[in-house]
Amino acid sequence: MAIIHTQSALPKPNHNLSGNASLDTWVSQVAALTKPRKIQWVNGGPEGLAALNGLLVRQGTFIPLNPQLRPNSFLARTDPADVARVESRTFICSELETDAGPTNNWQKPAAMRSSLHELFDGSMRGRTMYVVPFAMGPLGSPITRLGVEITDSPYVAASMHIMTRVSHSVVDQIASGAEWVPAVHSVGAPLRTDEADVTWPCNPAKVTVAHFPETKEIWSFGSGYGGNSLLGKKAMALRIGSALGRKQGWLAEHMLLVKVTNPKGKAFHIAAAFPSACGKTNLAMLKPSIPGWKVETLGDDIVWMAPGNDGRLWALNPENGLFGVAPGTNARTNSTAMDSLATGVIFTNVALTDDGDVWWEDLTPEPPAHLIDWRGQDWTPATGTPAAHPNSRFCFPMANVTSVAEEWDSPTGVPLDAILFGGRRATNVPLVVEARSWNHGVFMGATISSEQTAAAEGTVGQLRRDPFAMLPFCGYNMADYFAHWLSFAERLTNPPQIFQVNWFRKSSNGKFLWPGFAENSRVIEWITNRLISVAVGKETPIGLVPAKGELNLKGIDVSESDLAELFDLNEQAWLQELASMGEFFDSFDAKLPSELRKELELTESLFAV
Ligand code: OXD
Ligand code: MN
Repeated sequence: MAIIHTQSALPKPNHNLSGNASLDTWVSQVAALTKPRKIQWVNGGPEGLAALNGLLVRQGTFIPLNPQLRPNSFLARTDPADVARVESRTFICSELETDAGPTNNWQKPAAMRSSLHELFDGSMRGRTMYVVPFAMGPLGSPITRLGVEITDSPYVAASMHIMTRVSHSVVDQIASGAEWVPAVHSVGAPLRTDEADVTWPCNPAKVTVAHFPETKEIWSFGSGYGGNSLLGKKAMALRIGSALGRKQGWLAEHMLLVKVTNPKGKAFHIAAAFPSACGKTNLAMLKPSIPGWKVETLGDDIVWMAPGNDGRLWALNPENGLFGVAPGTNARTNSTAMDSLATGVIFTNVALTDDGDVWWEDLTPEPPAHLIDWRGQDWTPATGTPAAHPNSRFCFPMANVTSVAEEWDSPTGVPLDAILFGGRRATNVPLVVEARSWNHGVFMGATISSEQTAAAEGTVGQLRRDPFAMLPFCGYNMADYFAHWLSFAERLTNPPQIFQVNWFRKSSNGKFLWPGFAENSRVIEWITNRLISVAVGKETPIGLVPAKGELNLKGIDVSESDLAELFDLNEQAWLQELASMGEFFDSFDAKLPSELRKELELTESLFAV
């Protein structure tokens, strides 16, 4: 292998080369900078994954779970300082600050390149550098995009086998000239030859997750966890993906995707954007409580969408696996997830039971009498701290999902009938509202707000605007992103209908007004009934809500007064809500598309009627 010594700047990949040589040159350049002990290409497949799992067990990062209870499954415990996405250290490095926009951390590419050069210089010493060629989307689909992740973490290499399609044929396609995204990851913990390794090497003080949308590169340093390090997911499929989508006329979205079939056998495809840890995985695996309905899973976190020749919006989940939040998942909230977790799962930061299985908060009504908690300490119910970290995760392939739709792997994707936007809102936002128009729907997406969860660092419970649930994931100026969404009114002759939902509204005495989970199928029923004009709805200043009797409440205990509170629109509170939306819009200055301000003013004027 040729070693090319880099000078002060980071190696720049050359996307125009068509031979394997371009890839080899890039790999050699990264190796020359990071100075690993060894380079290993991984080719995917069950054997590739098994070899990495075996290594992770030998080095103590993976604890094999009891094969009788949870075959071929493992538990990893991170460093307690490396447990979530680090938004404050995530950067969009476009040449102009205005191209990153006010919602992103921006750094000039040259400045970031020079900090990265310092961070990555020798950062893989003593470690193996894995080269992971991967596809986001089914191989051979026109929507699919390719990437190659270099990482010094075998945990990341193993997880990439689950979350993406790792395959040598990616290398062949790159050799034939296909576009690809280079992604470099290091845990940032070089090892001296005489130094014993830790089970979760990382460098939390120096975490840096940098994206270069103009050259389509990703560099991530210091964290081995989730979206910080599995670079096909948030970094490529959303941040770089959204920037590519803007240029190429498609959309990269933080959404789940399902196929819903009504009792008459009519199928609908629905995508839904909710902020992190707000129930996307639960909705993606919904088991309807109402008779005759079926929901099948196409994806739980990311959807790529492009206009088809038929004027419809076609949608595809580019991921190959799920990286879901464990706490709160149980037989009542998501029995499909529980069934899908039977085998071949990587768990991170959950608790270990005495019989070698896993546990997390709310998995069972009563906790076990004894556990080993996510920090590796003895735990009993008296301990007083969570046994599983609130952002502990399970990672398993889509193929495990017992409710998977057969189209999940289809290279064409599926035509979208509806898009839902939602958040976690105790007040103001009704259970379901339909947008008046495409632009009104974009306004709904642009003004999503939600109470912060444990998926990222920050104060849990604090309300934040999270437009399109993309606040941490949009790779360019959010105002340009709004404009890109608005442009689909012209690009689609038969667009999906847009709705807003909120499962989390509370009564004045603090209790949830809606039972949620399987009962959300009742809201899906109304939405699909609107799509076929079986339901007519009722106009309000913020959109169309179910008319009296249209929401199916048979067999559940939601009183008339709860129902009234679920849809209550307090004018004073809404005028304040709209004022706060206006302030949020102000942060985009002149770049804010005027259509959104018009929707805001229209809503205000409808309250005044
Ligand atoms: C995720 C997230 O991991 O949104 O999906 O944080
Ligand atoms: Mn997510």
